[in-house]
Amino acid sequence: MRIKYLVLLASITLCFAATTSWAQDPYFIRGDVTGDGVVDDADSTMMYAYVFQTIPPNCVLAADVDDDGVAGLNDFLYLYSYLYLSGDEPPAPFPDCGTDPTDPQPGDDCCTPPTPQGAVPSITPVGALVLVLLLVGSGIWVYRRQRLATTSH
Ligand SMILES: [Ca+2]
Ligand SMILES: [Ca+2]
Repeated sequence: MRIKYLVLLASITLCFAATTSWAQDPYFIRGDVTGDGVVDDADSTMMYAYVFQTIPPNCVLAADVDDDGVAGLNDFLYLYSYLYLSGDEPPAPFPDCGTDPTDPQPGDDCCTPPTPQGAVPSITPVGALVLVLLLVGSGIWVYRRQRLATTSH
């Protein structure tokens, strides 16, 4: 009887774990090194401190403003040009919160993406496989229980 509940608890836990994406690319806004959701003067100041004084920004991923894979002086100049000299916008994800579409780097989320209206939770392929296996396993377990019950009478 106890094992049945343990198996049920393990199955539910496995379902939750399997339907969660483990390797989600981090969310950020390119250039928003302060992590406050907008790219403005404060980001320029923080980029300056990062490049010239090696003070780490709040969002390291956002510091690669030109999306070449490294953060440095070019990124500060790119951000400065965008903010004060009508230069090009930073590449995506910009100006909205998102993931890097070209070369995602590992890191922590710096922003929360807006949930599209009407969106339903999605299931990962691993989650779908686990659910199918649980369904088949449950069917087999019920079949065997019924077969045992009918043969014991
Ligand atoms: Ca900012
Ligand atoms: Ca860069």
